[in-house]
Amino acid sequence: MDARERLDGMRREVDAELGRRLSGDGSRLFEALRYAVLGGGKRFRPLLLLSAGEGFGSGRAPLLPYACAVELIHAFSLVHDDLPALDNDDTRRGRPACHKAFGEGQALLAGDGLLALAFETIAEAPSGAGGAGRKEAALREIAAAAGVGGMIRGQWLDITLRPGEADEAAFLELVRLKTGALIRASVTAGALLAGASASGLAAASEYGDAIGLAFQLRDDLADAGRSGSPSGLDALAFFGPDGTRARLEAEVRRALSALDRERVASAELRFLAESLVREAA
Ligand code: GRG
Repeated sequence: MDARERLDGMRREVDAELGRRLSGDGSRLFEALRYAVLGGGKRFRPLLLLSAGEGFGSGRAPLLPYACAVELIHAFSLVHDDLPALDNDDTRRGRPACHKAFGEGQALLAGDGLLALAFETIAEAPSGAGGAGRKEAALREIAAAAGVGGMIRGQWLDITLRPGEADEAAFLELVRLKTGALIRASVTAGALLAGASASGLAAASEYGDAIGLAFQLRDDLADAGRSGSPSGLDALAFFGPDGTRARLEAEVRRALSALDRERVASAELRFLAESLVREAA
């Protein structure tokens, strides 16, 4: 089996576990939660968490609740981001956005519910190998990335900064927070749960940081001409199309050399990083 097939298998396991978590009580509320989470999506963050955890020696089962949690947090951010008060998008994943299908108030609450459910899912996860210390470290990593020092802060910057106010450094900081923080934390949480060494964790963090940035650069290239950001700030405005592509390739090289430095033999982590360049081609 090659990396792509193993990743497909992981995706199926994540989807099955998310489906179980969201099977609910037949209410309209759970219908909205399922709509937001299960209707499409690449599962990039859960795949990173599982690949990093396995790459650092963990089995899959103990990682699955955390993989679901990062996807639930991601789904929350998409539901809220699509609301008229933020990015005001009518469609998501090729279908009406959650607020278009269920109403604005309902989508607001569905997003809140997904965020809380993510942390409930982690709270209910068994401590597993390495005891409560690893669980606590992974929880701290994910909470920090989702919260006021991570994604929320990034989104705050995105709706408050005006294009003329941000230089390249401010733009990169925004991306690191808004998009990068949860991606990086997905990698480091997997490594922490597997009991990676300090140097392993540093390599995981550098890999995660680099692909977090690369992910947004690829997204900006794909969206060229129509800003997906409330501030109107995007990579093309700073680097141009060729410069954005060159920076994307450099970040993917940085991610791969972090793995090589630490001899992390994960074909899946390599494949996920390289896919960002392939998809931008
Ligand atoms: C906390 C409201 C709130 C927002 C946080 C993540 C985010 C900021 C906003 C979502 C909108 C957006 C365009 C963010 C940039 C990151 C990005 C490209 C998200 C889309 O992620 P994919 O491509 O989506 O992984 P799928 O559908 O594959 O899960």
